[in-house]
Formats: sequence, structure tokens, C-alpha cells
Amino acid sequence: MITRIDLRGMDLLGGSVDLRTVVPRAELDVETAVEAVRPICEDVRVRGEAALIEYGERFDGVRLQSVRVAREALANALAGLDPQVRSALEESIRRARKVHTDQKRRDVRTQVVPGGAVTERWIPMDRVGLYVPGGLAVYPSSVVMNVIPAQVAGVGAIAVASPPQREHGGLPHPTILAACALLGVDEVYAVGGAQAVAMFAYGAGQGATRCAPVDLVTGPGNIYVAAAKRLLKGRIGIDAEAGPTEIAILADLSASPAHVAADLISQAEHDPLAAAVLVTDAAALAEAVEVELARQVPATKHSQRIATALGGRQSAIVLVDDIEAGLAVVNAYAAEHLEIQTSNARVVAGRVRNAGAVFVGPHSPVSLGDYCAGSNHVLPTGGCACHSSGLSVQSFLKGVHIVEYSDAALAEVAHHVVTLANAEDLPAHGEAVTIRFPHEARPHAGD
Ligand code: HSO
Ligand code: ZN
Repeated sequence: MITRIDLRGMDLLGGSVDLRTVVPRAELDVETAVEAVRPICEDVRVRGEAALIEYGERFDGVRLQSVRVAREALANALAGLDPQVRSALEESIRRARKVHTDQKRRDVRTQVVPGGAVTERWIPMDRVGLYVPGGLAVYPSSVVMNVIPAQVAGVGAIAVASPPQREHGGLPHPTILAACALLGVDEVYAVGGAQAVAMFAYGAGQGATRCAPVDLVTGPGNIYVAAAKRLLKGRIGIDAEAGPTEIAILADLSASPAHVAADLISQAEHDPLAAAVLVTDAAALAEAVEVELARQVPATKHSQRIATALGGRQSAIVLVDDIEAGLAVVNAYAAEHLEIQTSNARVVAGRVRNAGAVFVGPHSPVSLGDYCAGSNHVLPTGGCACHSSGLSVQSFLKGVHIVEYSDAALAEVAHHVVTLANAEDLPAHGEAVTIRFPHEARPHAGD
């Protein structure tokens, strides 16, 4: 069911093996999808809401009067929300808010010289668009993970888009609407796919139900959402182009095979293209996990999807000589989620350099992080964890340097500015400084 890759006896730490290619990733041809979504985005730019309504009819099988969800529909969804789901969402919100509140940055003022200071000011974005996918599953938890950091950052206006559902009268899924209502978000659009990203980028509609253009679009989505983000990046900011979910587990003989298997299965449940990777130095664990997978997969609801994900080229059990070599593999792989189920898990976790989020020890499964750890679950996939972070308060802030120098502080450094300006053959740059000191000898290059 799951491929084995045996790296034992290989010199993994010596640099002769390209570890990034040990576990192949699901191939996503975003470039081809960009060409597919280009006319859709252009159509939304030109025709606005009329185009959105037509695409809703074509892709979601729903013809809407207006894509804006009425406040009443949000209130109804909240009123109809199962009380247990409500209380779980409230707990998820509480914990996420706690963690994200601690992420808030303070402005930092640096007194560079007497009379010369630079302050780094963190300014929230004015308006953001958050995308919540429909598709194989319903993700009210993703509403929480997108909205909370934006709210904590102090973003002025938050709009949410999610695909219309035929079986729910053309509204996004009621649990998604209820999550929006719980969070106090009342600007919601029944728009999915690339056209939702285009709506956020260009704006659409008229009057009171108009969606104004946003500064940033965040949130996961299918390949067409990723393609639209790539196409419109620049006009709007984006978080990451989220690809299929990934879980990697670094485990030794101390790990429970049943728990390891359950965790691999949990993320494979998202998507036939999801990746589940176990890296271990214990052949006995590998065997026991295989037995557990064979036992657990058929018993779970989405067994077909899970079996496809586990059997795909993107999933594997990787055998290594020791945890040291295992660390090299998981650091090279840079998983969206990485569990450390080894003895001394905290120490091993401290040596992880690349992962979207790290789950430490036997009691921190990824699905805890998906819902209720307080951490964010919108994380970099596809190896992007080596350069990018998950969604956070920081994602919704801009750092602006505020520069303020006095006459004396400028005079003191003027000759260096002139020197560097001349070295770059940009003398007018230097003159913009010396013009302020007409009665002083003009500093020049070489001073
Ligand atoms: N594991 C997904 C998030 C999620 N799981 C939502 C369940 N619901 C990507 O981090
Ligand atoms: Zn998940």
C-alpha cells in the first residue's frame, strides 16, 4: 500500500545524495492552470458580478441573484449550528486568539545617533480577502485560522469567499457561515475558485453589496485558486500557493505504530494527492506501521481517498540508519507538518530547520493542530517551508521604517551620503542633502 525507500547504509550526511528528491512530491502543474484561469480573471475584471454569477452557474451549478451573502443568512446559520460544534469552534477560536495575540509586534524605535532615529512601525492592512475552500471537505476551521490572525493584526475590513453549494440553496456551507458569524465577520461572498481571487483583486458588484478590492488574499484552495493567486500576485499580496496537505513523521522504536498510522491516515484523508511520509531508523516500526495501515485504512470513512494518497508516489516509509540521518531527510523534505515521535523528542525537534509546523512527542498529533492547539493550520506546502512561514499576525502587517533626522544629525553624515551617491554616479542624490547646507563647504567624494 505504501512505498518503502531504503536509505540505510547511504552517506546521507555527506552531501552526495540529493535529499530533496528522496520523496517525490505530487506534481501540480500550476502554470497550465494559470492559462486556464486567465480568461476567467479577465472576465471578472471587465464584467464584475455578472461574470461571477455566470461562473457560479457553470462551476457550482447555482444561479445566484447576488453573490453577497445576506446578514440574515449568517444569523440563521449560527442559530442552526449544532451546539457541540459551536462549543468546539469557540474553544478553537479562544486558543488561536491566545497564541496569535502573543504574536503582535511592538513598534521599535532605534536611536541611530543623537538626533537621528528610525522607527519600524507595524501597520495592519486596510482590507483583506480570505478564501475558504469547498470541495472534498468543509473547512470552518480554516475560517478560524484565516480570520483570527487578521483580526488580531487589526485589519480594518475582512471579507470571506467560499463556493456556493447547490444543496444549501446557493449559499456557502452553513458551518462556514456560522463560523464567520461567530467571529463577527459579516462580509461573505458565495464565490469559489479562481473567480473568487479575481473578485478580491479587482472588486465587483455595485452599491451596498459591492465587494471592494482587497490588499491581500489568503487561504488554501484547489489548483485553480493557486493559479489565480499566482496570476494576480503583485496587484494583490498573497500568502502561499497552498498545495496538497503533507505530513512527515520522524519516529524511532519508542513510537506507537497505531498512533503513527492514524496520524498518517489523518492527513491522507484530505486529498488523493496528500502526502504521508514516515522516516524511521527502526525497521520493526516500519513493519508494524504497515500492518496498522492495512488494519486502519479500510475501517475509516474515506478509505478510497486515503488508500490513493498513501499508495501515491508522494507517500513513503523511508528507512534510515539513525535519527541523525532522519533529521537530514525531514529537513530536506521541509514538510507542511512534521511530527517528532522519538525519545528525547523535544531535543530532536529543536534541531528541525524546515517545517511548516512541528508537533512534538506522543501527545501532539497534527489533527490537534488542525483544530485546537492554538497554532495556525494554514502552512507552507511543497517544500516552501524552507523559506516561508505559516499564516500569522505578521502576514497581515506591513513594517514601515519611519526616518527622522535633525539638522545636526543630517549634517554629520552628509559627506558619506555624497560619497556613496557619487560612487553610484547618482550625484543628484548627494545634492538633495548638500542643498540643505548652503553656507557650509560642500562635502564631496573622497571626504
Ligand atoms: N490539515 C489541513 C488543515 C485542516 N485539517 C482543516 C482539517 N481541517 C492543512 O493544514
Ligand atoms: Zn488536516
